[in-house]
Amino acid sequence: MSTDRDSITDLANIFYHDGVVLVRNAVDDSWIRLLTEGLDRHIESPTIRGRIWDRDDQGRTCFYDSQAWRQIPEYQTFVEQSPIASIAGKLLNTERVNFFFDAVFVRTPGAQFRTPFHQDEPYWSVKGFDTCSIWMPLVAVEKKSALEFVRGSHRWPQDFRQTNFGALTQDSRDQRRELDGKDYQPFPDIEGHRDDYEILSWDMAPGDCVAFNGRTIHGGSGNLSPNRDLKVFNTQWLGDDVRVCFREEGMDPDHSSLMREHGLKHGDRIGTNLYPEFPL
Ligand SMILES: O=C(O)CCC(=O)C(=O)O
Repeated sequence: MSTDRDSITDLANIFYHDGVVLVRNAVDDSWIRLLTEGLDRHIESPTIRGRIWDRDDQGRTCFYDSQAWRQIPEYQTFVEQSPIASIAGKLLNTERVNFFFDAVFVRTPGAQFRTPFHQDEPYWSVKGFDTCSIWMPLVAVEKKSALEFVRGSHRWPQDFRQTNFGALTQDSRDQRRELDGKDYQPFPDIEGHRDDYEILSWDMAPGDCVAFNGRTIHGGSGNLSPNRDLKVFNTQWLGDDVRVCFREEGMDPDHSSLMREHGLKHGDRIGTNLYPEFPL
């Protein structure tokens, strides 16, 4: 990535206003090779959180796992030493940036399964506006198969009824409860009214990434051509206003027990060695 002041400032402005920004050439090939080596091993021995989100009648799959960075040295090296933390911090324009967690989304060639539109932050054990998820494909991806974003949706004020991924994946770990008496707004039918929204996605090459706010509505990233697979390494970063939030609806990932063990309480600033802080 060009790191001159103006270009990162321009990208940060787009991130702030649109809730999503494409960063071309964010990392070089050596990082992509390193992550691919880690991912190939990771798929062979997933964490206890690993799950097949979808398997179609032709055996094509979408695999999801998260928080493997302490088990996969390649991931840890990437998180700690690549330019990604600095990119997240500069886009957030924050005083401090903490690493939250990593996730992988792996689709086999031709997989059609699209992730439903949703926001991320309402599922997390934290709350705040200064959040940045970085979706980084390790292989080339066509625009029609890339993750899609509803421009500006990070600023919508509604508290939406989020997709219950448990209903979709049939996995109890994906279940989300709804609170009695809480007035959720129905989640907008973006897929059914695509022309009413400004939906952004891009053709991407390995080394490019898309950074988005945890409240930005996003989905898609299936619809693969028959000869194309999709391997994505994703990292989430937290800035100044983010606080610990234990949600009665359930959380994914649910860090509440771990946070409590490390002395973090509802409302605390994120920290401890669970969520390392990076210099900007
Ligand atoms: O790549 C996907 O299918 C989903 C990605 C996603 O929802 C995310 O990165 O938060």
